[in-house]
Amino acid sequence: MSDAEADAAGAAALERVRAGGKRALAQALARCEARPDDPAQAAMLDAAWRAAKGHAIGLTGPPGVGKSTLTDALIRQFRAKGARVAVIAVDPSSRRTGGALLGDRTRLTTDPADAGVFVRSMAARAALGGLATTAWPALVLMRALFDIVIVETVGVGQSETEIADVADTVVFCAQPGAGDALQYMKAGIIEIPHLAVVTKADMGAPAQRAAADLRGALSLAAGDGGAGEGGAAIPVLTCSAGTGEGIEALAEALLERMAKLGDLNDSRARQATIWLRRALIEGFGSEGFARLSDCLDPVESRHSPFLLAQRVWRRGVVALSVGFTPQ
Ligand SMILES: Nc1nc2c(ncn2[C@@H]2O[C@H](COP(=O)(O)OP(=O)(O)OP(=O)(O)O)[C@@H](O)[C@H]2O)c(=O)[nH]1
Ligand SMILES: [Mg+2]
Repeated sequence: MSDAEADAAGAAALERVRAGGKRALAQALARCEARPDDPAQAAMLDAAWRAAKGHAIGLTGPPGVGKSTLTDALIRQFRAKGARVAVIAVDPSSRRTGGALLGDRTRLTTDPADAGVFVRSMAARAALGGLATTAWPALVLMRALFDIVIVETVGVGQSETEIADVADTVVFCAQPGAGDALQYMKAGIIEIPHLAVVTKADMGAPAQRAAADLRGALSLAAGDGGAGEGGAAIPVLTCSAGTGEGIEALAEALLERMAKLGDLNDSRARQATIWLRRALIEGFGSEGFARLSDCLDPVESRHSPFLLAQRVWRRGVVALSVGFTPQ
């Protein structure tokens, strides 16, 4: 198949997913996970990659801070404003019990009949490269079909920094009395978010204290007065998904940022490069990646990162079979 034929087949496959609604999307995601080496899936993902329209919001923070409850509340806000919303709930495999489904842990109360909301749970499989390699292809497909994709990920640790590699906006959630999170932030373990939120504001004074601590920690971590992008202080909001207070303001702040960010082509290209690199290192080690990296044509990586990944992957496998030792 020529490149042009692959592009056309990919675009047609994407249109079928679009027309088929949530059921078709769930099936397409399952196929991509099951057959990462299938060129037809890669062509479809490349078409989705080129059709990117949605904004990806990463919601991160320690276990139990209220990320899922907040996601549920945000979905309502965004839906009320007419945006179509998809969610990737990343469930750390270590916390899965006997393969139990995420089910009630997602805490999402959305109407299953609403075609404008789609939720996908995913195991992080940290040992296999973590969030970026597993969630990014799904995110690429979802953002071609939805206006907003929320990625909920637990963690202080690897997924914490990886979220910055897949999301356009990173929101760090902390709860009242969350001393640990603040310590991590001061120590620079937590990546500087674009926005920080203290959840469970219905707890009153402790929430306000946590917000003040968070402002302090962010300014220490940033080392230059809490400066985020463009030198502005990183906003710290408080909200309660329980009472609804502050949720609309958070949604507004996020929408405002999306409007301001404008063209995301460069940061998306960066996401693709990082994903390719991670996937290849996962398969062939860093030595192997170094040997394969000259196959990573930047033009192709901007046009069809998924087909390129398969091509380079096959070269790595062939090299392995003839005695090339990537590590
Ligand atoms: N008081 C209060 N409790 C809340 C609020 N939001 C969530 N909770 C509670 O906090 C607990 C954890 O909420 P989740 O939304 O599951 O938190 P999470 O961060 O998604 O948790 P993990 O995904 O397990 O890391 C639950 O018992 C919620 O009922 C809130 O606004 N106020
Ligand atoms: Mg959760």
